[in-house]
Amino acid sequence: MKDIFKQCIYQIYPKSFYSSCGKATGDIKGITQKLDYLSLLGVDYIWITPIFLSPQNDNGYDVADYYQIDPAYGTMQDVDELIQKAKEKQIGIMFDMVFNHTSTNHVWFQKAIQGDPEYMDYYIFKDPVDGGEPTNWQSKFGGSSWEYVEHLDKYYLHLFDKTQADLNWKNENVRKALHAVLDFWLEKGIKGFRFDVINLISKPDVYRNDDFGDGKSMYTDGKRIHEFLKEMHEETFGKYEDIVTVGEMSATSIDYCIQYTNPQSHELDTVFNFHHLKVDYQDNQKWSLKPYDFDMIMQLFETWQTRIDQGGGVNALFWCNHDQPRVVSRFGDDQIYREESVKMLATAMHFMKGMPYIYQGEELGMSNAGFTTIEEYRDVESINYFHMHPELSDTEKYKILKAKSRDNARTPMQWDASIYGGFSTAKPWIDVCKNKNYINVEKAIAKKDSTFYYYQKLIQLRKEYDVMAYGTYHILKNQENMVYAYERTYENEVLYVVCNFSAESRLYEHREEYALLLGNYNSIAYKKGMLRPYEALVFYRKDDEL
Ligand code: TEU
Repeated sequence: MKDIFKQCIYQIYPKSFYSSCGKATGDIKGITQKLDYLSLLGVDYIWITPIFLSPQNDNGYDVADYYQIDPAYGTMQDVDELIQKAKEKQIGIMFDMVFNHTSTNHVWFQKAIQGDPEYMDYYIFKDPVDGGEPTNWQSKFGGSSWEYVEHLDKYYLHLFDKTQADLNWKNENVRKALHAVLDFWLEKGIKGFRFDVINLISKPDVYRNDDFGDGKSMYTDGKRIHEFLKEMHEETFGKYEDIVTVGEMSATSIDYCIQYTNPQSHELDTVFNFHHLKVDYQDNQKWSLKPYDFDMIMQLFETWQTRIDQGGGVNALFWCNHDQPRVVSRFGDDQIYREESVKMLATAMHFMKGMPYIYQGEELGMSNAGFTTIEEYRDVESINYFHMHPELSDTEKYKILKAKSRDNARTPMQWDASIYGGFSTAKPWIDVCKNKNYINVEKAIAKKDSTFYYYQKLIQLRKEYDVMAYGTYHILKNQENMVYAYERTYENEVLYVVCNFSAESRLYEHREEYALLLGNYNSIAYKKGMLRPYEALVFYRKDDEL
């Protein structure tokens, strides 16, 4: 049964998780074989990024058939087995539904491009304007968002790669077809869905140039978005009680997220927003280098924690996913204080209110990839960036890619110290990170105080302590710089969390009447009133008078 605030989701990027049969890419059987590991960690759901039939231009986010499993990942039988075996371990499988667009290989698009008017209306085809593109909108992967089809003398819209054509959600047949896809997987026993860029599905009535030059304001959280989500809820997963949903929301706002996730709205359970992961963007641009803004991230945590809760919505709690650099390299220290900072960052995130997500390898403290040449990169967005900016030197671009590329999260899961990190017996599709010799599952399981067991503890505490799950969040300001402190209160319980985001000692206000619940410096006693580098302390109090 779902209990949003008490449960934890683990994200798997199957291509990089585990190959059961000695191939370059991971597979479904590989996930099934590692269920014991996930069960030991204690997660309740596994979200698997898309494994449907796909040309893999965007690693599966370009779906060619929602009813077929890509042979690179295995078969339908493998999926059935995974669902069954996971269920035996009380783990639900969540699928990743890419409904904003399909691959241009999808049969709908293939019919559309042949000029079949019925299927052209599944997508967004527009006439040229003044002999050129219909609007000035930019693709999120660089360049124009319009692709010209000569024999039709029309353009089609693609907010992502040109092989990812945007669907026309105004067409009722499109919506019905997508609902049928969900029904199919629900009947198979899928227990949840992650909806890819779902707040981009409601496009405007009139297509015109956008003043900001990228088009985002024209389709983000569009006018019929709530209607479409409610309809999908009512027609499909809303008929079940135990399905967990999360919507990936691009550049959204708090007010929208409250409505998306308030149970009364009957839309989604949780949403990913990315504001806290843009605090190291210069002028809102991903491809830039800037030390992260600590005050800004604290401010964002405070605002989202408080307002979403007041509005009856639910936050998704996450630092990492397959599109983001590794958190330890980004906000922690992947060298000297690696273990301390991994645990501190996990503490700061998991004690907040919402539903936590762990991305594969995060529990080991896996770091950024450390690639130095373009040949090592695989991601379409990174490769486009490299080639589309001749004005920058290669050295500059390499520095930026090293910090920002999505491939930082996509290196193979590090299972042991063997040549390919235990991911496969064959050379993986993307290189294994060089630190696999000391950062790997085998080592983490063998070490009593590893980051793995720390994450395990966080998952358990959430189940044990109602205050960690349901408590009201309250930030404690006026701390020393780089100290994040907050309280959670629920009935007669209080949690007091202090986290040092810096590599130097910092003061915090010690509270005598509280007991220490958790600390990241393991057995070494903490100093009252003083936090060591990247130290995190969680204190607890239960009081009849509270
Ligand atoms: O990502 C949505 C998205 O907006 C991304 O462009 C994200 O902001 C970007 O990767 C940051 O650099 C989703 C998926 O998570 C991503 O993997 C897909 O490529 C994308 O949708 C298209 O389906």
